[in-house]
Amino acid sequence: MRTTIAEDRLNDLILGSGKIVIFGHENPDGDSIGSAVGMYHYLTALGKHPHIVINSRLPEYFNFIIPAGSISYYNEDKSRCDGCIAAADLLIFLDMNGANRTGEVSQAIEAAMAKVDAPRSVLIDHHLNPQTKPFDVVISDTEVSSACELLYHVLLDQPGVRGDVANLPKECAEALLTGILTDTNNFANSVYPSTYLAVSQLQARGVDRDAIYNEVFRSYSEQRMRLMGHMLQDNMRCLKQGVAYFTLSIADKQKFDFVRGDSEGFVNLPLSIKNIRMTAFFTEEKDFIKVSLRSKGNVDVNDFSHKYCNGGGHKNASGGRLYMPLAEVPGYFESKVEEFFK
Ligand SMILES: [Mn+2]
Repeated sequence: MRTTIAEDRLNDLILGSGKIVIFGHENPDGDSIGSAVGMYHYLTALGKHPHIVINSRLPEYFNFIIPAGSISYYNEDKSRCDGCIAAADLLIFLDMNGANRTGEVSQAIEAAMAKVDAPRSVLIDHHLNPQTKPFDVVISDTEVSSACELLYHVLLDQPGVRGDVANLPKECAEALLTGILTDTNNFANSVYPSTYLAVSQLQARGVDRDAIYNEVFRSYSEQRMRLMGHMLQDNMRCLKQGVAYFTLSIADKQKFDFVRGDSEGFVNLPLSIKNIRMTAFFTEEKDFIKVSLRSKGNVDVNDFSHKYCNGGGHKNASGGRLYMPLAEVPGYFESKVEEFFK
């Protein structure tokens, strides 16, 4: 169900704004970049000059949908990002339930929004528990596949689009379909009747689904495939509660020439084992352990992440962070699994 605060004002806010900044969440994924780039093309076609600000770079296989010069990365060019944010009269947040999900850049956003003449702001998202303050417009729907799908429905409702996908720029349609494909893991999860309607229309707009599939799911290195084999053969553990988990150390990343995006999708792999109903994937970063959680059916990994992993997300797909050495993660996780399924 879609919850909306002042959706009818979205069009007015956009038309009344000159400098628009679009934000993606920290550790951006296909849905984050797809929705940001989709919105970028929609605004550009309206004669606006939007800019996208994201905390850090994406895996290279998303480059095919990123227009040249459309994005600034906060960890590479803080002053440009700060300048954009300070000058903006509209901030648009996509695929996140609050501005704090933008990562380090959120400090500059908070500062801008605390000003007397603060920019207006819009949140469009499909995660649980969206924040309503301090946004002027909030459009939230958790029963869609992705932020890209929600954005598709929202854009179709805009006065200038008049419910006809032909009125969306083709590049916009391509970006939106990319996010739907990646957030559903190629239609394996979170697929609703509305998802197929959106996809059908986006394909009818002339988007080449097979080309996107090849760009995103068939562009990895040989070393990535070998790393996957190592994870499954040597690192995966299956617990009696129907839970499987594995860890990826910094040493393994070095050994397999790891590049950003290489572990994408790993967390889903053990779910194809018959009795596994929850999976966890722990990646060692410099200052913390990144946690990815997936589940089948009624196992609520959003709840698990809130309780034990300093995070959240969706019922069947969540993330989080742990602050402990990687060697301590198995003991910690196994004890929490015992507690959770008691
Ligand atoms: Mn998403």
